[in-house]
Amino acid sequence: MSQDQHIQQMATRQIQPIRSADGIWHNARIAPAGNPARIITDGTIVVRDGLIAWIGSEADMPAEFSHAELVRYDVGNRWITPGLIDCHTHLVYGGNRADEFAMRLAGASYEEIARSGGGIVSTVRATRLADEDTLFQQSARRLEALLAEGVTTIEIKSGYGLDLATERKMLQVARRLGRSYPVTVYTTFLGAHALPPEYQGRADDYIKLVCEEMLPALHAEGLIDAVDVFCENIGFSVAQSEQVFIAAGKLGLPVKMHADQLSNIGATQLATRFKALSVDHLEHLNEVDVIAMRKSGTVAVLLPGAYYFIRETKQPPLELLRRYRIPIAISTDSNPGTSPSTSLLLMLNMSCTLFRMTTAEALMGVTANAALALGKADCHGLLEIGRAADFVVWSVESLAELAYWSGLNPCNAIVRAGQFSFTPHRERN
Ligand code: DI6
Ligand code: FE
Repeated sequence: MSQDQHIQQMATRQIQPIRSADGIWHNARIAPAGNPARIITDGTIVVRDGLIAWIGSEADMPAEFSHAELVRYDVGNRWITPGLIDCHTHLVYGGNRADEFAMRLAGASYEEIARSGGGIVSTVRATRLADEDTLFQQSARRLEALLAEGVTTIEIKSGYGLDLATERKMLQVARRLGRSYPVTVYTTFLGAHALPPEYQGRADDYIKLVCEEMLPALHAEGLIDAVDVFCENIGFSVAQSEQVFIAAGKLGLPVKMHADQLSNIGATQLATRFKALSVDHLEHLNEVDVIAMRKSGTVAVLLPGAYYFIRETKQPPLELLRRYRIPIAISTDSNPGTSPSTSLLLMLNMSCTLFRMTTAEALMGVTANAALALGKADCHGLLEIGRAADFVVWSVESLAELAYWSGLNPCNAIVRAGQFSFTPHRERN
């Protein structure tokens, strides 16, 4: 059996036993930075001890590798990109909100449902009730769907607990997912996501709890990589959000923000003053905001799944983002209320069809720019010598196909940290 057949045989939708992908991956077309304008034809990646030992055109490969006793994987002229990065998710939560979807289809708006005690708070109830194992199982099947499409790095937010114990439970489940699956998980504390029912009418008191108790405690337990706030009419004010960012700053944690999704109350202005890694959603972003983003080096994260699912009509200002050369990332926003989606490839498609991004911009949005949005461009989103071998082999003729199909998964093989990863059924493509 040739090695090529071997790759294709990595069949079943289940976790593969850990198996090293060390060897020479040759006969590939490679987009090392996820940028279709910078490609390597006749490409070769040498994986050794889990790292990229060499990458380039086969003809240039140093003799030490060609003479070495290394397994050879013939990629069959398929495309290789960096492992995909889903940089904004609320993957861990209890229950679902299909009932609310039906209400919205009958005419209720997302804001009306939220104001009448549904929305985020109904997921908070379900998440508080779920024990850790249940939460893990419910979240794991969503993670599996993402991984099967080539995701090797994911951000997961808390924010459906809104009390110390449940926020802790969510973040612990997120960390456990990272230990149980071939994926790098970065956690974000989103304690300021919504006002819990027991704090009704006392938002400032809740923010004090977030800043003085929840954040320091969960940080001390090593559960937080970054801090996010839902700064919005139906979320927290600019002044309250600022308190959270100050508290994060004291602990040395980077910040990001749910900004300008339903209205513009100055969220991006605040976020850029704190040098936020990213501002996310941005349908109501304006030019002054974009100029501030340029100065602070803040990434724009667009979430077409939420735009689509709540049937938003106001588009994020793509032309402004391009004009000021703001890096644009794309993500699923996977959550039960506004984006119950577990397909990052579908988000590539939607960012093109709904936002008019180019297919090249879309691919950058889930590789290099998504790594920037996480503040992790030094370890993800780029294939280069010395980095962990996180890459995906795609059975496509052109990279544009990654944004073109919806429903077809052209993923042929996934290597994460130099190991064969969760790979979908693959007999034919
Ligand atoms: N914006 C979103 O899109 C999600 N959270 C947020 O702040 C929605 C969360 C939900 O409805 O459950
Ligand atoms: Fe979100």
